[in-house]
Amino acid sequence: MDNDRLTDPGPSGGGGYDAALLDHWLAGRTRVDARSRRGLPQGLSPQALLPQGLSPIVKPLPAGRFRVHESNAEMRWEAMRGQGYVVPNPDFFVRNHTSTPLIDAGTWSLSVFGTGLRGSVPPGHPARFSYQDLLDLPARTVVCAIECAGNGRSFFAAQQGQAVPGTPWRLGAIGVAAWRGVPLSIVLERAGITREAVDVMPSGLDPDLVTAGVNHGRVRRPIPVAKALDDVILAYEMNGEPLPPDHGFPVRVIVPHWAGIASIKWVGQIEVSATPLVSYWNTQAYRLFGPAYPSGGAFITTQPVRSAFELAWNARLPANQEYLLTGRSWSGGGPIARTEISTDGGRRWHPAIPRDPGIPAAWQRWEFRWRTPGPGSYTLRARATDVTGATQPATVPGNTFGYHFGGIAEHPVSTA
Ligand SMILES: Nc1nc2c(c(=O)[nH]1)N[C@H]1C(S)=C(S)[C@@H](COP(=O)(O)O)O[C@H]1N2
Ligand SMILES: [Mo]
Repeated sequence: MDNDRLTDPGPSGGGGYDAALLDHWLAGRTRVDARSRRGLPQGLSPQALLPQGLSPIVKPLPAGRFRVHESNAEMRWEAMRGQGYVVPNPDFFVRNHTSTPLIDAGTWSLSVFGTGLRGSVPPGHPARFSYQDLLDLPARTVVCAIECAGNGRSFFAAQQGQAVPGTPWRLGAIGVAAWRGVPLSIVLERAGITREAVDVMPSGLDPDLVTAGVNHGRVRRPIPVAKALDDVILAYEMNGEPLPPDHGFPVRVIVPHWAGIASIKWVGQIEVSATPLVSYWNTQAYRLFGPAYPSGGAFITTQPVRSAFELAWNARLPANQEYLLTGRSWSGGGPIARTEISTDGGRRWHPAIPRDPGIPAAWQRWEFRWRTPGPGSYTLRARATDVTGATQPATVPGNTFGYHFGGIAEHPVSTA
């Protein structure tokens, strides 16, 4: 395997991140090390928790790199062409239910409470961890995707004639980063988790979500204890920098393989419960409801297989020339085994050439040399299959809120 390209420096990350990723892949596992960090990262906001007055998103959202949907911003895939493995922090998509809070890490603390802790810790007397406490605990770096369950939602309407409510994402509600933080299992053990614990529910410090006059409270969603103790981390770094405000500063949860809603940003509390927990985000939103699903709906966990071209929507390409199509494929189910490309409406499929090994919980870059036809309009298709055999069908069963569009996206281009 030619790994040279893995060390391409990205514009904001520098070569170090991709070099570290290579290490990580070669080691074939995540490493826990006891390196502790001294002092707070630079650039801390001196403000206490302040809801943003103007934009729900703090960072700049240049029109050439993002499509903004209300409080959310999707990455334009053409921005990833020529980039390294990870998405540079400034280009990472943002999904906010309300708005980005500005939090002072110096006064922030994480409270852990609930009936699943020794002595059944009441909410008023939680186990507390300061930012520095977390920096001093053993750290792990995980390279993984965060992807919204609703990524690709617009294709339900565009390709299947199914109108669904919600943010009309194309495929840009995904990003991959190197997340560094403390394994959640370490924090839960220190807080005194017992064998009786069944659910672990982090909640965010962003404003309460109010929809149609109903206050759903803090953004929060239970994680079953087995997953919480497996590979979840409490991250304080993204691609080697302190988490940017929009991505959860000072600390966010990272739940590899699962829908983005599990990865709670700006975490302030974690409830550990001996009985199952409920919130709007596991009972109403982020469930699959529809004829293909159980009558009570299905709790969304792992993400489907998807693929995207690093190409503008309606890109204009030179006619009758060789053009190197590039893109990425990913799956919550495991590493990608292969990606195929069709440039003729899905009749013939050709293997794309992988540029990375199959990576669990992240994506695989690929390329395909296309001899473009004469002037006209064309539709490109990419179809990936993961190591479990899960693939992308031409159509997928609908669901009420348009989650998990895992079908083949039809990407329009023209040549001139
Ligand atoms: N506190 C909090 N955490 C949150 C959210 C939110 O609105 N508030 N949005 C969730 C959703 S739906 C997604 S897809 C991811 C998006 O992470 P990002 O904005 O860093 O890309 O964050 C999740 N964590
Ligand atoms: Mo999401």
